[in-house]
Amino acid sequence: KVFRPYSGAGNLREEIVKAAADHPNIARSVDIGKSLKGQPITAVRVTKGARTYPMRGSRPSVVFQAAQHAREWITPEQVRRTMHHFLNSYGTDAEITKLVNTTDIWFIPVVNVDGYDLTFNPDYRMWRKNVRDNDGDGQITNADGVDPNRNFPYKWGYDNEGSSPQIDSQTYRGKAPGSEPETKTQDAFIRKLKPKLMVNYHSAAELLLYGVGWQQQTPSPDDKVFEALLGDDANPAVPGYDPDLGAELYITNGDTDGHMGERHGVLTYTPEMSTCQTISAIDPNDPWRPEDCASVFHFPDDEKLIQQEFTKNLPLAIATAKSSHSPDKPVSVVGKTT
Ligand code: 0X9
Ligand code: ZN
Repeated sequence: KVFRPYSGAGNLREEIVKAAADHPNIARSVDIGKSLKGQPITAVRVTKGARTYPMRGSRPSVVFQAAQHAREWITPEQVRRTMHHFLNSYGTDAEITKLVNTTDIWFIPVVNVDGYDLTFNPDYRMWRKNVRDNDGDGQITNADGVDPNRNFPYKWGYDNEGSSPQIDSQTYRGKAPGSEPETKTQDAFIRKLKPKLMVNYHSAAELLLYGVGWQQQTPSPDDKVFEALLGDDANPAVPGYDPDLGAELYITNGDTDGHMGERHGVLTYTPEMSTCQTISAIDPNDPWRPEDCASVFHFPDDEKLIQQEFTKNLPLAIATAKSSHSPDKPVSVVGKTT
């Protein structure tokens, strides 16, 4: 089955709500909150008896979310397709069936709903942040938007390298910790669900980032768990991606991974999915050429390439769901142990 890629938050929501309705025994769609402009932020829960199973029952839970950053278009594709894979494989694939019977799995394809929709206006294709009108002039310009991945309370505004107090910065942290509805929604949802693991899909750099973003001097015991789950440069859990401490790449604060880890005890990592340029170079017969890419975020509008990217990332997603049953001893797709 082919899903129309890059079709906007409304269409995507309609699709996932329908998919949940079509699988009433194992799925349920839930609006977990509202964006700044009042649009629903929608999740699909996949677990046996999804409509009646209690929130925070005995099954471990896991969350897959995407499009915190508006322009990172490949990321909702990953989450929607992973959701469909779980729904459609139930009853035929033994591994997926077992996971759905024993795990509370949540999919949120678009966190930054307003920003994502804005990027469908060609003038705003490179928009990253939410649509907060920082200067109150009634228009969305470079002075606007808060970075949803710098607005979380944990270590919010710790320094001016890991986030910015300037409204026109791409990493503007907002007026106050957790000031944005999108951040509040995520925080309240995770506080309530308390998942064991969470995947925060971003793009684009072919990385698997983990750990707190604000410092890298003091290693955390969780780093070992991530190393086992995500692998290393020689054997990464997603082919061609490099696992790394996020803070080693660059410092961040008020970011999701640090907040969810430290405030809610959720092992959270950030895949930086493939760039337009590298994916185009993979297949010499493909019409896309690296020079056709307007930016790393313009993942080709090519079903074959999107599906290939999804397939490449799926084994780690499945291993992550499995690992929610034994977070200290994660299931490795590359044979690493803690
Ligand atoms: O900067 C971000 O928010 C993420 N990269 S992106 O290009 N998608 O914007 C990465 C955050 C990962 N955490 C750290 N680097 N500490
Ligand atoms: Zn991002």
